[in-house]
Amino acid sequence: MVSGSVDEKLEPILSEVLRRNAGELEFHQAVREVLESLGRVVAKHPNYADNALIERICEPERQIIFRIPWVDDHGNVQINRGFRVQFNSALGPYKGGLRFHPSVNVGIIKFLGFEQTFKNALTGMPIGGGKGGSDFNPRGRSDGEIMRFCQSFMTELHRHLGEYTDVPAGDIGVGGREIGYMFGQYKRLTNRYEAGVLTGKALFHGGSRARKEATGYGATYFVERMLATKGQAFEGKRAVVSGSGNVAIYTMEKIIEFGGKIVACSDSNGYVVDEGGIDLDLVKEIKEVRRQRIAEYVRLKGAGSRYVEGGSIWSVPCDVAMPSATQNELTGKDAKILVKNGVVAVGEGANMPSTPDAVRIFQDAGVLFGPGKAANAGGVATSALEMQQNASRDSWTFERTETRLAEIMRNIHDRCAETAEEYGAPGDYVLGANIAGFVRVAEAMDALGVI
Ligand code: NDP
Ligand code: 2IT
Repeated sequence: MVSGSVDEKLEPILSEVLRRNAGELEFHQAVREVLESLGRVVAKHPNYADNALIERICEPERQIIFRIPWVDDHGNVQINRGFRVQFNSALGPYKGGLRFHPSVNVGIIKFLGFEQTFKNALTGMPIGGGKGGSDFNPRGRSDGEIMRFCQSFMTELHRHLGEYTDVPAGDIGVGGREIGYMFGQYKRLTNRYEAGVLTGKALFHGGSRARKEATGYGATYFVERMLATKGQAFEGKRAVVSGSGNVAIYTMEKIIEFGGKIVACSDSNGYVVDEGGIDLDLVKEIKEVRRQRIAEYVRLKGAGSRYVEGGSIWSVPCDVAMPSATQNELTGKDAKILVKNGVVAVGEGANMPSTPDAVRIFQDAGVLFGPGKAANAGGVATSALEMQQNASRDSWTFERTETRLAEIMRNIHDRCAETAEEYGAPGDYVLGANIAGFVRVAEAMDALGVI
């Protein structure tokens, strides 16, 4: 079997996924990557291919698509499309974020739900996999429009949710404000203060301390652990983090705490470079408070920083790269430049941000590569800690929650590393994550019978 290809026993499964889900390119990409890793599993344990187990894992348990009508500030009726893909509930209630972005379609949500299933399994917590969202574009919308949209979205979605059924959270375009509006509508429609139905809530609604920080902090802990396997650390390293949203901001915060220097970050319009080290308070002010474009950074900071419209942030030389914006944002061409510039480690804060050829280039060059489903699992793991606090009507300190998060990330790292080693590919975190995640889901499914 050649690395980077699907074993001939699994090829018919991939062909069927491509046929059944025509045109859903991101979903094809995510399934292909996992199936590439599974050849080694079925070679060693053929029973995992029994009872169409792998075919069942590739087919979502349920897919919901619905209309979201709402009224904008000018009195016009707008229509968006809503999605929830309830992918796999073998390990617990469906769990995964909601994405509001104009690029959202069923294929994107399906790829995210598929990835989420393995990611959630890797956390070791009792959560299944799901994902949802809408093609709604929040950019430039007033607070009132966001609220009315969230209420209309939840008016349909609420009947499919529940703390034992399906528990959404945030993703691109969905943060604390949106979760608050959705929780308010859920509570009103059901007449239940069911805190465990959504995570990423405000503290006073039963939210968890450190949830906002968790994905970025967790990804940084993961990379710290990868670096340690080579006797290295963040101290004194140059890092580039793409995006400037929730994941990017708290990745930058932890890297700075670990003694690294952030030299560039971005949004979908362009990137900023600040050789003196990105001023994170300023990024937070621009993005979290003012909700403006990252170009504002240079206007407010002035001397020493520069803004590049368009272009690729990956042309900025760095030791550590943390793609934290969106899928397929780091291409083979970008990977070659990063390798040429001496990158040591790449940790995916976003879901599937590196294209398959980029991943291959990093791995062939011996760059430490942490795939999203392992490296960014700290967010959903802390969501599971939020569910745990809600179930026990408790509220933990920041320190206790972060200590748990760090421990979970260490375990995920070590599990991926050990699994890669066990299957004859030491240092291959992609293979390790796919196999370790798959085995946990497969065993849980198998024990439930054919469902
Ligand atoms: P946010 O909405 O907070 O931030 C997203 C950032 O990425 C923004 O800077 C945005 O720029 C940029 N971005 C989004 N879409 C594109 C695009 N098509 N092209 C270029 N840039 C883009 O989202 P999050 O930080 O929550 O999510 C970022 C990534 O992390 C996603 O892949 C998400 O799935 C993943 N993730 C999130 C978790 C969480 O807990 N929130 C957990 C695990 C993974 P702009 O403002 O210009 O659109
Ligand atoms: O991709 C992800 O893991 C998330 N958006 C977080 C999901 C969650 O339920 O916290």
